[in-house]
Amino acid sequence: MPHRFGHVALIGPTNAGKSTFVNRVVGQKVSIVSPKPQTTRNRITGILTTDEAQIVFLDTPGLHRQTRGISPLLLRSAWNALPMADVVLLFFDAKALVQKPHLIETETRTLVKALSENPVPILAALNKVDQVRPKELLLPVIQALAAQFPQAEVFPVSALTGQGVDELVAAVTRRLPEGPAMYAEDEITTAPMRFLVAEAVREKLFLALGQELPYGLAVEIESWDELTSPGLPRISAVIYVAKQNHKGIVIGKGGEVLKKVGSEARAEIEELLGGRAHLELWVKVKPDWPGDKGFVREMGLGE
Ligand SMILES: Nc1nc2c(ncn2[C@@H]2O[C@H](COP(=O)(O)OP(=O)(O)OP(=O)(O)O)[C@@H](O)[C@H]2O)c(=O)[nH]1
Ligand SMILES: [Mg+2]
Repeated sequence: MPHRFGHVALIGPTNAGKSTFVNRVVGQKVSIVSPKPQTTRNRITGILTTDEAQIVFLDTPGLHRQTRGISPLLLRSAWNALPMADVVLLFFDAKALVQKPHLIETETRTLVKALSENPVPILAALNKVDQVRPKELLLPVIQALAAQFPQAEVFPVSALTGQGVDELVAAVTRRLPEGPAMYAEDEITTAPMRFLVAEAVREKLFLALGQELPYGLAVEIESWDELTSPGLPRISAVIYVAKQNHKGIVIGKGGEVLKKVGSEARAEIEELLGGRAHLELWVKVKPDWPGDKGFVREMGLGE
């Protein structure tokens, strides 16, 4: 059996479970997950190394219909993954499509067009099947997806429980080009630790803030001091908000939201670093930063 290597772009509507899938496949959290739309903002790699192949999954921001703020940047980042891909893996939310079958057409329209000019193999994952009962309800959705993408095989999966994931990974592997591994066996992502730490803070913010989640949240690691107390890195992160009144939302009554976010993020950061860490969070207003090209570039958005 020849060794295979390639990039697999995960593309699909926001909230379909793309990041959950990548984390499950690589066996560790490389990409943040939340029930809110537009959680992923950058293209993030998750690298799976097996005996037969090395697969670089490209997690991307979900497709959506919003047009304001950072939304166009997220879409650009998703579409930019396509030319890098040896295989395209489309991702859909089974529960959403069973409940609202008309979404199949609206959510696939731009994809059908973009992929019609793309010669690479396409697979489709119908995710969250654990939430669909009885299973027969999946059949019309699978048929409708197959009609939209005649070139793609459809795989019912659950990124949450792992159901069907091995079969899908095997199918992806078979479609990859031959080639040697490009990364070390134990490398699970190309994302730098600073980015993963900033993302851990952003995830906890997304989880802590209910319906009032401000769209313009961004997190930047301002300083990372390893010298002052050896063995206890002192990390200082800034949470940017785009509007003055969002600052209070992020801090919460008596600072309770920020405190919760800080302690949850620190626990995750300590897991990432494999040791203790000190985390300090600051909230700053950067008025309407999504319009600030320099800042947007600094955050790696839209690439
Ligand atoms: N029940 C169930 N929930 C899932 C499954 N996969 C993902 N989820 C949940 O769906 C929500 C969205 O998951 P994400 O992985 O963040 O989705 P995404 O496609 O990366 O979303 P964006 O980054 O916004 O494009 C989270 O609450 C996940 O826990 C699944 O197989 N079953
Ligand atoms: Mg995501």
